[in-house]
Amino acid sequence: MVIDNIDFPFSYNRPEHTTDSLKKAIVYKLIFLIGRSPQEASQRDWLNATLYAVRDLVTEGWISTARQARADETRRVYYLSMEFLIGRTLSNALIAEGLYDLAKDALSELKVDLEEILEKEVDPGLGNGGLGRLAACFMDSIATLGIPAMGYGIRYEYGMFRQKIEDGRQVEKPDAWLEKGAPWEFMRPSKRFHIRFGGHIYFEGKKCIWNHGEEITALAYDQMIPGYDNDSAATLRLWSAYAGDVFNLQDFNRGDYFRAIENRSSTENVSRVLYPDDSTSAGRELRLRQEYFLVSASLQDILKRHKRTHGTLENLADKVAIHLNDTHPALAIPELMYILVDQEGFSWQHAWDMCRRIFSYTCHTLMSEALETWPVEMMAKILPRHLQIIFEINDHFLDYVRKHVTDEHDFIRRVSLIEEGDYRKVRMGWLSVVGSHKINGVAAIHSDLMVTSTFADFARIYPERFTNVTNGITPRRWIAVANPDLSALFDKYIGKEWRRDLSQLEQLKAHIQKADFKAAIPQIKYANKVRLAEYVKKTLGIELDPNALFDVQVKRIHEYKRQILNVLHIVTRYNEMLANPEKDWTPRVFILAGKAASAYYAAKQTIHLINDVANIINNDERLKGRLKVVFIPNYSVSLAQLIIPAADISEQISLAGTEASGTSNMKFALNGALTLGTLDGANVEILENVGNDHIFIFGNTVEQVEALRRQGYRPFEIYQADEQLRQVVDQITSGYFSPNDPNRYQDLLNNLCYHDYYQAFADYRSYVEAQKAVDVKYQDQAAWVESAIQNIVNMSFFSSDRTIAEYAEKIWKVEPLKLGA
Ligand code: 26V
Repeated sequence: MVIDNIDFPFSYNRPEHTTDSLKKAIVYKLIFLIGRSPQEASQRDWLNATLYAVRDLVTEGWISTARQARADETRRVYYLSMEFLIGRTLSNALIAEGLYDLAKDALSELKVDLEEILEKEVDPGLGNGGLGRLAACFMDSIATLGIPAMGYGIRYEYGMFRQKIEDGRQVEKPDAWLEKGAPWEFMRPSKRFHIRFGGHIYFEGKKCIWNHGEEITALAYDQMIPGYDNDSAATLRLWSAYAGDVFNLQDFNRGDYFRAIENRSSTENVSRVLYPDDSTSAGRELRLRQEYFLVSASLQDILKRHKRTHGTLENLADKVAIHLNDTHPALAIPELMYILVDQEGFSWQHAWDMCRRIFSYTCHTLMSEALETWPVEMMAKILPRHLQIIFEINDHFLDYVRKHVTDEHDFIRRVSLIEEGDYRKVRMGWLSVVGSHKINGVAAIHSDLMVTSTFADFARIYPERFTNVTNGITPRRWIAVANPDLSALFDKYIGKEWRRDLSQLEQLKAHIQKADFKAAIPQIKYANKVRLAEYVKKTLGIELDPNALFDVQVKRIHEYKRQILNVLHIVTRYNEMLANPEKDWTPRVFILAGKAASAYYAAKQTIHLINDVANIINNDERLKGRLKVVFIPNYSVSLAQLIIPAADISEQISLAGTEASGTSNMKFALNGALTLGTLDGANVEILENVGNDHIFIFGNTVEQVEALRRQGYRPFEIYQADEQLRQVVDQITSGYFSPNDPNRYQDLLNNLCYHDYYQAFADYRSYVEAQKAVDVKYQDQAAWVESAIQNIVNMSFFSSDRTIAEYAEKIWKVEPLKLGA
């Protein structure tokens, strides 16, 4: 192996492992890296030893990928994201390296069960939900396609809280994921950058000087993201705040050494904990510091690398593309201006032209509450120079608009980067649009709505900047790792290449009418349901019948996602079953999971209600076990891998126009669940791909939702007119499911009756009817299996490999590396 220009004095070839050699490698790690003998090793020790052994194998490809990128002097992409929800690494790495079976055999000879130790691995929760998981799927595709790209994020010491359910209520517990060690990461003691905050600015002539008040250090930790079977790996670099070589300068200068050290822990707060609320932009100072911390460390690193390779910043915009995953890293725009203008002496115009060629931005939401803004006062305190730069960007931008678009006062007020009023705010979405050459939404309908609602004014100014790139998911984790039986079935008919190229699922179409293929699909689903039922039995003590239809809604708890609509239907069904106990009811299991932001009252109430309803229904003998409701605590990537392959119905029931894309909808369909959904987000494209007969669509369209809002929506009238709905609402309000606290849900339900912002009542009837159609279809097992198959074989569009190829071509303008060249 050759590293850079230095020929190693010996040649190192990646071992082609046999069971025996892998066994030795694992035992070697156990003894010499972990310091345990096989006799006294715990399950975790074995897990870590195996992780280290596999890590060695990935490392070589990783180093050579980096070398290739340097040698090619190619244009590179940097994906900036406050969240990466990567999930467990070992099983994914074993599959990428083609070592899963070998590792299983090797460990079994050591009397260790691979599946058991896999379950011991921590699942780092460094993200809230969809946005963070998408970033992880993207890293997987970047590695597999060999795109010259790297991810930058924060190494939070505490990830998303662990959710416990106590007396039906969500309780948050800290997630100290690093406590058990993080064998997959490489600490990079030499990769450290100073991050500055506070202080004040002054001008010397035209030159602005920022005298910062505080300084902390960002320290890099690298994770390898193995590509699938390509001897290559991408890098995810996570920054950790470190106070080791930085003191509070004032204390130190005053000679107060002890105070200076004492303050270290507050300095390190910056990377202490993931902000666990993805529903509102609360404008918290620590969050602003986190965002700047990510941006400043990453940009310093990017520019240092660029200078080392190219010796100049002149060609920066040719060689660097920086992608903003939502507005969270949008400070990268003023930060790059700060570096280029203040530090490197570029003219404003030159620097700004470079910025716009470098940045691109993905918008992930239409919810106005989640659009980030920062109070001008807060930014002035923490980042005075950046605020000043933003003002200047705004001046130039508004000049342009006045000259070339319109000088209409209201338009200027609307598009200004600064929201005026008693509390002036910086609008990060506007800043991201103005500073980027491309802005994309994450599903066709979302991208369309983006340019007619949130960014309508900007679409008028810069129509050519807006585009769509529909989200995708990695087939490695979501089929190969999560559903090994389905993977084996694919392998049997079309070989193994689908893992790299999901369009090969098309080839399955030649086989789907074969009796053994048709028979295998429900068998695999059944086995996955058994697996999930065992987990539920073990952890919650609830018995589930794997023959029942598993109806699943797993995602963050949010009013717009309408878990409440699901509950309304569950209670409706309960009432109908009690009214007609002898009818031939299709047995159903409703499975829900998801976390509520800790300050989000309505979401927490919803969790409580689900558990209260579950408690009454699961204990009602009259139902004879034909109806069950389970709330599975602590939804996470690893739980998703267990739950999704076991689903028959995928609930995607957000109000049309609110869910930007959704990505679990794709995972479910690819695993053979039928979608029950509204015409929202990527559901629309799933419908286009699977066809009307294989999906259950209900509810109002975006246009109907808007019309209803315009007319004045009156949910109370719907309540009055619909007898079943009335019964359900009255039951919940009167405490049927909360006899010890009968008023518990009055607020929640009153809100629905009189406001119902997300129009659950409006879609209730159509949802209940769609649920009946689900029952009817499930009775016809042959038809159901046919639909499940049509879902599976028509999902190739939703591979994140396709998504990343689109970004590379349309937005980043990069080509894959010539791996192995
Ligand atoms: C928003 C905020 C707002 C303020 C501070 C903290 C914070 C953290 C995360 C977020 C993210 C909200 C946006 C989001 O997760 N969007 C989801 O993105 C998915 C991937 O594109 C998409 O499938 C979902 O439909 C969309 O809700």
